[in-house]
Amino acid sequence: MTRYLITSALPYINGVKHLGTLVGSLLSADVYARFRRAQGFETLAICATDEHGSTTELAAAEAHMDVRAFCDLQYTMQKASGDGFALDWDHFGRSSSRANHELTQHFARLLWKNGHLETRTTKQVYSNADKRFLSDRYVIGTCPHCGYDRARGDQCENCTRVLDPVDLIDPRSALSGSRDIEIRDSTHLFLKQSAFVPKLREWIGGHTQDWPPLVTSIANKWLDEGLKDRGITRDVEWGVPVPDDIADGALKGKVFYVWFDAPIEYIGATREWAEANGKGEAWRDWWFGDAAKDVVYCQFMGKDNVPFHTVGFPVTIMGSGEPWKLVDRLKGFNWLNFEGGKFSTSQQRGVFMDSALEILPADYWRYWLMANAPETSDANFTWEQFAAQLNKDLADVLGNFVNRVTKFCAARFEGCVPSEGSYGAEEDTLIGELDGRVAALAALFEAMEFRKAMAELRAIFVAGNEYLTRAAPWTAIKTDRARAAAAVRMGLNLVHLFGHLAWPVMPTAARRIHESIQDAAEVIPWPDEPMAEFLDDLEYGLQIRVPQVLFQKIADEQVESWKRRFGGADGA
Ligand code: B3M
Ligand code: ZN
Repeated sequence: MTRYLITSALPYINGVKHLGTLVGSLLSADVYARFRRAQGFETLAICATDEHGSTTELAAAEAHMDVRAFCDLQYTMQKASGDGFALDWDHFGRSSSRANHELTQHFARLLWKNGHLETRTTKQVYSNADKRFLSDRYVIGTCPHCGYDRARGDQCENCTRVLDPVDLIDPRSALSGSRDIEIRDSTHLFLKQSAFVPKLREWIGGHTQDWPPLVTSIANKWLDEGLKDRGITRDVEWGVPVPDDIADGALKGKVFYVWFDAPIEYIGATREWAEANGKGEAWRDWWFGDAAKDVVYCQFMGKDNVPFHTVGFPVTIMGSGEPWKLVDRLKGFNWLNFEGGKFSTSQQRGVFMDSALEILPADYWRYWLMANAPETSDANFTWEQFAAQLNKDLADVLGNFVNRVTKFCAARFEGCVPSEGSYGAEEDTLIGELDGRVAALAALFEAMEFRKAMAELRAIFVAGNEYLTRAAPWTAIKTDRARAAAAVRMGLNLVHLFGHLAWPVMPTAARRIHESIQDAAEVIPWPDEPMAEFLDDLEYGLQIRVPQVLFQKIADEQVESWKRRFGGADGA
C-alpha cells in the first residue's frame, strides 16, 4: 500500500508567519496529510524551522539575543502557533539540528567527491566596523544607473536593475551605516548545476501531468534562462560548517548557504522524528532506495520557493549519486493578498498566525483559507468577504443544519435516532446525489485542488439543508410521525457524515459535530462505503446530544474593529 511523505516549505525562523505562508505551505500540507490519514494510508507529515543565515544573525542582533537563544525562542513560538492551528505534524524539527548538520555535510562530501563542486574566489564586501562580510543586500549605496541613493547591493529598488555591490557609488554598510568597508577576496564552493540541465528537463518533463502548470512553468523558465552555477557557501557564522575534508580545508570557518541546507532538513527532520520516537533507522525507509519505493513524496510551497525545489534541491540529490527520493507531487501556490496589497512581514501588514487566533478559532481560518486558496491565480483577503463567507457557509449552512436536526430530534424523539418509518424516494435521490459528490470531493482532495474541494464540501452541506427543507419533518410530524422519523434519522446520519467529511479541513468543529452523534476516533476516517450504507448506519435508539453553537456569526461591529486593528483597503 502506498505511503505518503508530506512536507511543507520550512518557515523562516524569524517572526510569526502570516496567512499567506499558512495557506501556501503549512495548512495545505496539513489538510492533505489529514485526508490521506483519514483514508487509512500511512502518512508522515514533516516540517521544521529554517534557521540559518545572515538574516537570522541580524534579527537576533536586533533583539539583543544570542543567535541560538533567539532561535530557541522563535522555534517555541512557531511550534505553538502551529499547534494553535491544529497543524498535526508527525515532527516539527529545526534545520539547526545535529541530524541536519550531518546530512548536509554528507551531501556536500558526496558532491565534492563526485566532482560537482569547485572552489572559486569571489570579491566580497567586508565591513571593518561590523567585523563581518556583508551579503549583497546589506551593502547600500547610490545606484550607478538611476542615482537612487539607497540602492541595495543585489538590486536597485528604484529602477529594479540587478546590481553587484561593487557597482554601487559611495557604498556603506546597511547595518551600521559605516563607510569603512573594503573589498576582500573570499573563497567559496560552487555547485556546477549547469551539467544537470538535461537530467532536470527530463525529470520535470515527466511531471507535466501531475504538477500544476504554475510549477512546471516556473521550473522550465528557470532552465530556459540558463542555469548558473550556484555558490553554496557563505561568510557567516550561524550555519552548517563546511567540513575540513572538502577542498583541503580551504573553506575553514565558512558555512553552507541557507538554501543548501534547508531542503536537506526535510530528510533531517525525518531523522529527528525517528530519534524522538525511538524508531532508529526507520527514517531511511521514507527516503532511501528500494525501502522507499512505495512512498509518494508530496511537497507544498509558495511559488517563490518552486525553483529551489525543482532545480536546487534535486541537483543536490541527483549529484549525490545515492538513491534518495525526489519529490513526486509538487503543489505550488500563488500569492494571497491582503485587502488588495501584499502581506508584509517587515511592515507587519496583514493578519499573522498569532493574532488570527486571538480573534477567531482555527477552523474558521482553515476553512476560509482552503476555500480561497490561491491556486490558479492570486487571491485576495478582504474582511467583508471573509465574514460574509463564514457566516453563510459555516454558520447558516453547516452549523444551522446540525443545530436544526439535533434540536428537533431532542424535542420530538427524546434525543434518540428514531426507528420508525423507512427511507423513500426523497432519500434515494439524496443518496444518489451524495454518492457522486463525496466521490468528487475525494478526487479533488487527491488532486490537491483545495478551492474546488471546498466548493464541493459546501455543496454537500447545501444538499443536506435542501433535503431537510423538502422533507420538513416539523410539518410531517403533525400528520405522519413515521415520515418525520425517517427524515430525522436521515438528518442525523447526515450530521454524522458531515463530521467525517469536514475533518481534514476543520478538525475541531468536525469532532464536535461527530460527537453530537457519537464518540469519534482520533483520526476520523474517510467514508468509503456507499452512501446508502453510510447514511443508514446509525444504530436505532442511539442517544444523541445537541451541541453548543458550532459557529458563532461574525457581527458587523467585529468586522469594523478588526479593520481598525489590522488595517484595511487603505493600506493603513
Ligand atoms: N524558508 C520559506 C520561504 O521562502 C523558506 C522555505 C525553505 S524550504 C526548504 O517562505
Ligand atoms: Zn537604480
